[in-house]
Amino acid sequence: MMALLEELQYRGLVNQMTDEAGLTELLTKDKISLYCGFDPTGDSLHIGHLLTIITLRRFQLEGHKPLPLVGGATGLIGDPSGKKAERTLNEQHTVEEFSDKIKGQLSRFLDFDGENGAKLKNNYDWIGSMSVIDFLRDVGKNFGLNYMLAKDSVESRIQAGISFTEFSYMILQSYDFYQLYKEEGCKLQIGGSDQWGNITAGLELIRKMYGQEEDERPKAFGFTIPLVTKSDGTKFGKTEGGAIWLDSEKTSPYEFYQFLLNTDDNDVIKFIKYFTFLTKEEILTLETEVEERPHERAAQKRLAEELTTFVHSEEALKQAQNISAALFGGGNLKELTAGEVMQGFKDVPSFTVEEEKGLIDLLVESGISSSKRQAREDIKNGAVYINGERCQDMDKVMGDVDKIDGQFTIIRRGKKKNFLVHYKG
Ligand code: 383
Repeated sequence: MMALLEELQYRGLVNQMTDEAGLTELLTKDKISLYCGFDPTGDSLHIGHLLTIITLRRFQLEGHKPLPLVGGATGLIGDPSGKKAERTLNEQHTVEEFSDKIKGQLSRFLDFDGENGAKLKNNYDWIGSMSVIDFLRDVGKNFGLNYMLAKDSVESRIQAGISFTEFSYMILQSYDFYQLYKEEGCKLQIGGSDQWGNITAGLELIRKMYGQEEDERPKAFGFTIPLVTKSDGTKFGKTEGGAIWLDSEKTSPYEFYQFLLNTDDNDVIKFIKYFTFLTKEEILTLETEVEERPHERAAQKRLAEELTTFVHSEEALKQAQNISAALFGGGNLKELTAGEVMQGFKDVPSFTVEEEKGLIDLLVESGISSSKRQAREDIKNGAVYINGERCQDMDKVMGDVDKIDGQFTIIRRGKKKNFLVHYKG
């Protein structure tokens, strides 16, 4: 079996680390605790957070103990790393709400039982009650102004402006690393490449708090993974509809599945290595598939399957596949469940009607056709589809046979315009 760092290297997941030889030795000799922080800046994590979560999981599968940390305190301050402008502060109660949601999400992706069960941390527990005197005397004293100014996160903002609040952020994150090192024996912090400055600042703080001697105490390390980039230069994880969230209420499993299914051939193997737990052999096979039979999109399908299952569930994957088949794969819309219809047609105009309505009235009242005359025209021209089947019957009255799962009818006009009819009661 491949050693963990070798495996991460193979997957392209190594951006930078402090002391590669030392970390390699530590990881082969010992099972360690490692941490990664997530600031509650929104009510859900998004796909941009997923790679660090999956990396934590890879460490866990090798017997190491992940300490996912929610930044209940740092979320009140705002990390300037990778940000071009100052953030607006969220209210404390909002940050608390976000913290709870993010905690709930993190707990779905890691194993919390057993010897190396994950342990959730919240830095509000040690920063929230710290006095300003303690902060400045005990922690701040260890940070030289030149050192702080030279950090990318600060340096890049001197021109555009940066508040003392965001400037101080690195001290808080550093203090977390020190705290977890002291209390949990945590020897490694991981993060995206944007976190390198904050992670190394933490190592610096640990060194200063404990004095210079490194062989007297266990050594700590930092490790970053790359930013996910796409070959076409556009930003990963963004669509016209916005970010790809991990919350199924914000991005349905179907949308999540479709997003991954649409991965470019030039990116798909890279993403499979990053995001899935497939073996080297399986990945090689998929690589051949992409080269020889790109139109079959075997790699995209596998990526979408693996990740939809990891983030949502097998059940959610099945639904996403049913919806996709009904919409694009020549499948039958009438076999969908009401839940699947709601997911698949989430962004389609919908309206509620009484039962037994005539098709022409329905088309007019819902605004699908602009007038009764237009409605008749549309039907005659064969432009009207009920649940995917063309309907040219002028006297058509909607009935039970037209209801999907007893609740919905999907009406299409022309090639693309879908409408969702929902029946009252
Ligand atoms: C807070 C306190 C710590 C350690 C880390 C933090 C959070 C960190 C941060 N991270 C990003 C975030 O929260 O801002 N200062 O949105 C993102 N991470 C991870 C990864 C990433 C980073 O949560 O690169 C993408 O997901 O590190 O941007 O003691």
